[in-house]
Amino acid sequence: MRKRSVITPVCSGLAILAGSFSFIGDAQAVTLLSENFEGAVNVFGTGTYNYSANYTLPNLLTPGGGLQYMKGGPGINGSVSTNIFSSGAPINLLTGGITGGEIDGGTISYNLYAQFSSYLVQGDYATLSVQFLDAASSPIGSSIRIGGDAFTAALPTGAIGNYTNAKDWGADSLAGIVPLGARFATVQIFDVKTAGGTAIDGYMDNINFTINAVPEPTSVVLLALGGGLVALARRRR
Ligand SMILES: [Ca+2]
Ligand SMILES: [Ca+2]
Repeated sequence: MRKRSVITPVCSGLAILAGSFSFIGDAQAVTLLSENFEGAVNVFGTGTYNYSANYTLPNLLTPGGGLQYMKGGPGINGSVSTNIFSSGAPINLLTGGITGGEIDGGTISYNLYAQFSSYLVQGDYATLSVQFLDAASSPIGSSIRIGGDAFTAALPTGAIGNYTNAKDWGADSLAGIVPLGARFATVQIFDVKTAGGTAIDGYMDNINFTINAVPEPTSVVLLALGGGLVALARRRR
């Protein structure tokens, strides 16, 4: 049964406040890219490892890791090397009701999230990168990045299976305002191995890239004022 929240005024002042409440209630994230690496293929075209191989500690984060996570594939034995994976064609930001006017007004925020790990303490690491593009597909500013060398190196280790120093999983995220003029974004994974070993072992799981409308400051002010002016009761039906 569908649940619906009903706001009941018990005092005057609702006429002013109704708009603020509905605006905040309508603010909803639009998912541009979501990848949990559970399928036989994924949008980045990477290979995967099974958690059951115990190359890492269990992924106890939320959302959970499921059965698989991404790996970087083969690198060059004895030297530092990088594999780059792209989610493909630039993602159109004008989706889910988001307009160019809203972006250019600075009222659309982004949130980039992913979970990271690595193989033991080899020093391999993955970075998730988003580059915003204008209508002509030219880059706007620098890419935004999460994960990476320092973040992965700081993840704790523990014992599992045959390993005493398996890496734990950690979530990294970044939020900000979508740059004015942005119309597209490209999403890439940079996976780097250090000189040791052959496989590139920066691991990632549960990538999530969303944009959503930023509540207008006036609405927040009205909401705060409303708390002192009226009492509201909610009931479900
Ligand atoms: Ca997964
Ligand atoms: Ca490696």
